[in-house]
Amino acid sequence: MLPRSLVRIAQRFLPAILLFTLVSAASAAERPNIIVIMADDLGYGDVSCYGAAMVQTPNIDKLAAEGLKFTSGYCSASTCTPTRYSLLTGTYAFRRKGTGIAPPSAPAIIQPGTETLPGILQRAGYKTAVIGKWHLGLGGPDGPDWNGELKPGPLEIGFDTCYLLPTTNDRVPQVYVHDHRVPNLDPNDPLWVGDKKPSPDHPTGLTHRDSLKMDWSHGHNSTIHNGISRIGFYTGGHAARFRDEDLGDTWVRESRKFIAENKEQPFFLFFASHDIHVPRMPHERFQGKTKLGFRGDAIVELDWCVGELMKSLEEHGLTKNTLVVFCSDNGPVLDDGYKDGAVEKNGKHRAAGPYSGGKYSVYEGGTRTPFITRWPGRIQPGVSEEVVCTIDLAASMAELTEQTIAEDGCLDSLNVLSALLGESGGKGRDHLVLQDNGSSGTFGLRAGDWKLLRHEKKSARNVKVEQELANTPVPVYQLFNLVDDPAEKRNVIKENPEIAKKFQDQLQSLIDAGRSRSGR
Ligand code: NG6
Ligand code: CA
Repeated sequence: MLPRSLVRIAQRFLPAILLFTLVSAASAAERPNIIVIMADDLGYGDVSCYGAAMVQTPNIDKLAAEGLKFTSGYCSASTCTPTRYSLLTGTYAFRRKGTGIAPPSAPAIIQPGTETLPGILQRAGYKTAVIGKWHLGLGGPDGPDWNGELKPGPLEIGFDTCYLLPTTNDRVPQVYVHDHRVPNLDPNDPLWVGDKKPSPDHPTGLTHRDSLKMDWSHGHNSTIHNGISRIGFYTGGHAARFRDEDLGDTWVRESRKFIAENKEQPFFLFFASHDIHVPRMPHERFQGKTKLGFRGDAIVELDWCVGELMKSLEEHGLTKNTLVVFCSDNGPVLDDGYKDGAVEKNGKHRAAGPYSGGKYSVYEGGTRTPFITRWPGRIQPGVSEEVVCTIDLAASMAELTEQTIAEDGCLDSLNVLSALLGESGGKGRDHLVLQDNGSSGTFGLRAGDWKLLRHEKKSARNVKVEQELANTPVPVYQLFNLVDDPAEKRNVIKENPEIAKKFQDQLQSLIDAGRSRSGR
């Protein structure tokens, strides 16, 4: 691979034919920059290019207009930690215990030595960064040493640098993690994080509810910071604490810096936005921009972040040489624990688009989300119905950069590069297992037009988006034809016993086999 500055000099001074030879010899493996933008809790219907009318997302829409908009793009789970685990490791999270929603002081969930998406790209010569929400644990078996070295973490599994929100912002503590440390931490005011109230007079969302700037609706009633009570307790670290309103600006600032510093070589940026997760507290300049309340305003902030990243690519002349993937970590939820008006102001907005369920659910709304790829000059603009999933980025980016994946790594990541690039005849997956937060029993299996659901519990545990589903008893198995019935309302298992049996067996054998990727 030639440094880009050399290519530019060559373009000016060398005869065309020589240049052609040089460049083609140098780029047998393609090495565009890669930016994966993962939104948090963003539903299929939450952006205007996927049908939202009550909120406008011009920057995301521009990505879709200039790239490929997938109508069957999925994340692998309907909560955050398992989807992120699968994105980075290329392995279904249900195969590993301890991959459910991580608590504030969770130890590192991905162990050093694991084959990962950033590790693969590092081998291919990329500079790699994760900026934004992590939620995959930090530190050894005892959890994070908040005042010391936060290790292992992203830097031990393939990232060269990180600038993180450690978990989710409704969990303590509200501090950043830069590489191995909490920046701006004053040693005289150490940070303590725990799950028990540290002293009887410690103010919480229960004892000081009247003082809150955003009230909680369930959970989220422990330590108060910035007028918002959270999950878990913490004290100290005051100089290091951030304001919720500034998260989006911080991610953009750090990303711009990373892009500028690495413009001369291939880079991989995992931009892990916290928008539109709770507590939804977008910057003041976005507050009130939509009629949907802070949930809609957070979507506008997310869209602004996307626009800023694209501007940064433009400024450095990198647009044509960058593959951008836009996706979400799980489907939508309205009330996820704070009274931010999302339910009351929702009106006719359909956060999951035409699909049922949302976050926490294996109905389509839980995992079928906006999914866009853009690479000007390489990806022809259009719409793709191919099935692709965030878990496939590891194998697909390995293919793009001509890297071999360790035999015992990325066990479920399939090479769908040709579909991601919209090549003619490019095929996505012929099957995909979907899961909720757990690892023991609730699954969806999508294959072609059909979808089998297997429920571990007697109710579908679909929270808040369609409340009635949460309380409706479900049989162990349901079968839907997604073409006739995208909303998964008519269980046709009795009418299709052979298909049902085939799907039940296929699901069980995919689970039992321990892997679904064969070879490279
Ligand atoms: C749940 C939280 C929810 C959210 C979720 C994780 C309660 C009652 N609910 O336990 O608010 O934080 O975990 O979301 O505390 S995720 O997108 O990171 O998976
Ligand atoms: Ca999420």
